[in-house]
This record gives sequence, structure tokens and C-alpha cells, in this order.
Amino acid sequence: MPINAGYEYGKAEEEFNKAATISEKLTALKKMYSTAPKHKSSESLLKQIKEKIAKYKELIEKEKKQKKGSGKSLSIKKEGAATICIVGTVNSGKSTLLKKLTNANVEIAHYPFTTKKPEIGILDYKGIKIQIIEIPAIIKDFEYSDIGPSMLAIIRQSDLLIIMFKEKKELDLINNELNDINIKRIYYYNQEDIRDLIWKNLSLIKVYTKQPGKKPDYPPVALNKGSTIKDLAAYVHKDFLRKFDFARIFGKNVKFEGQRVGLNFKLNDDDIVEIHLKD
Ligand SMILES: Nc1nc2c(ncn2[C@@H]2O[C@H](COP(=O)(O)OP(=O)(O)OP(=O)(O)O)[C@@H](O)[C@H]2O)c(=O)[nH]1
Ligand SMILES: [Mg+2]
Repeated sequence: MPINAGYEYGKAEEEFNKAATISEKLTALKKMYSTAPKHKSSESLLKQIKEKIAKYKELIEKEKKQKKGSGKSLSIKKEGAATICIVGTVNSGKSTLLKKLTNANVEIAHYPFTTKKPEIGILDYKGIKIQIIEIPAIIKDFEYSDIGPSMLAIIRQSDLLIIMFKEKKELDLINNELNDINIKRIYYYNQEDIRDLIWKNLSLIKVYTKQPGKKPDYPPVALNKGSTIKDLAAYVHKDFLRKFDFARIFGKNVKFEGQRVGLNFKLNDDDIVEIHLKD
């Protein structure tokens, strides 16, 4: 946000960033223009906004001519414990990676722009389901392309980005096109298995529940990093919190197997938890 811009401008800018369709973007830009400070030092900001308004108007005209149907948005329903976007330049191997990680039946080909709409797959990481979305190739002025605004909206709603490119200047292009997106990024350029790296970079832990005298349950439960026994108990069953007596922890993170803990115990990745209830 520019210096001295007020609350209204901030709101309009936020609206612009969240907008999923071209017409929503245009509405927000107009608000940004009317609420931006009007003095010497904000001249270049006002000029930038004006240029963007012109580009979005052009896009709307183009859309009308193509009779694509107005307001069509390519939004995607979030599924699983986290959503990750594969974002990269053309022919960088995005579909190949998506197919490697998930069950997605996606076309892989040597010609450019094989993928024209977002492709979705589910990664099963040790029992935790993670949604992975391949975004069609990033090109120069991506946000002004037909699908750009809706793709950027999908990217903004994700928890992690996997960035793919063939050479340094393509990475520069991606960084430039995504410069106002503050989502954690990991980079994929060779064939090493990226699954563990994905897991490490999500703000999640996986925890196994267990009945006394039995093996851990499968699949594990995904919880936010920093979660406690209290969070787990509430997640498993609403009565568990009320009837909670104590819990025992097993696994690599505890000093001795079956360590007895209370509701405020902070859980770690791969903890095995036995919850004991009052009679
Ligand atoms: N040499 C080499 N080729 C690869 C690799 N990964 C993918 N390819 C090939 O590169 C071409 C493009 O792969 P895709 O997975 O379709 O790439 P993409 O990024 O999804 O491409 P678009 O959707 O068209 O942007 C195909 O011919 C693949 O067989 C790789 O790691 N090394
Ligand atoms: Mg592809």
C-alpha cells in the first residue's frame, strides 16, 4: 500500500487481490482509483491503476466478442488437509510431476500449452490427503490473460507453491508475475522425490490415534502445527473433551513409550496418542 493511502484504499486493494473474475477486478480497480490519495507523490500510482483499468476493460471487450459467457469463473473446491499449486513456465514438466504425485489422468506432451485449464489430483502422503492443482503455464502479463485472474485467485487460496522452470530467465518471469503473492514456495528442477519436502513445508503435523492394547489407527489425522491433545480430542469427537481423563503418547518423539500427558501437551509429527476417558 502506498504511503498515506487510507483505509478505504486498503480495502479496495484487498478486494482487487481477492477478485476471481475480470469484472470483479475492474470494479475493485475503480474503487482503488477513487480512494487513492491525489497528490504529487501518488501520480505514478494513479497512472498504474489507470493503465490496469484500461487493460481490464480491453479484456472484458475481448471476452464479449468471444461470447464466452459472462462472469465464468474457474474456481476450484478445496479438498484435503492442504492445497498446493504447481506453478511454472510452459513445458517445464508440470503435468509430469502432477501425474507422478497423484492419481490425476492428465495429458503430457512436448508441444507448448498442453494444459489449458487447472488440473487437479490428490496426493496421499502417508495417509494424509493433499490436493494438488496444476496451473496452466505462466506467461508474460499473466494477470491480463483470459484465464489469468481466475488462476491467480486459485493460487492465492493455496497453502504452498511448487515452482517449475527450465532456465533462470523463466524463474525471473515467474517471480515477476507472482510478485505480490506471499505464499511459501518450493522449487522443483530435478527428479528427486519431492513428497517429504512438501510435507515439511506445510504447517501440518500428522497424528495417529490408538486404542489401548491395539495398533495405531490408520489413516492419521492432520492437524495444524502447534496443536495440543485438546485440539486432537475435539477433532476426534466432541464428547472426548468433556470426558477426557488423560492421554498416553507413543512414538519417536517421547522419552518413554506411553508417557502420560494432559490436554495442554503439544503434539509433534508422527505422535501416537491414546486418549483415556473418565468412566
Ligand atoms: N528431459 C526431460 N523431459 C521432461 C521432463 N519432464 C517432462 N518432460 C517432457 O517435457 C514435455 C512437457 O511435459 P509436461 O509435463 O506436459 O509439461 P507441462 O509443464 O505440463 O507443459 P504445458 O502444460 O504445456 O505447459 C513432455 O514431452 C515431457 O515428456 C524431465 O524431467 N526431463
Ligand atoms: Mg501441463
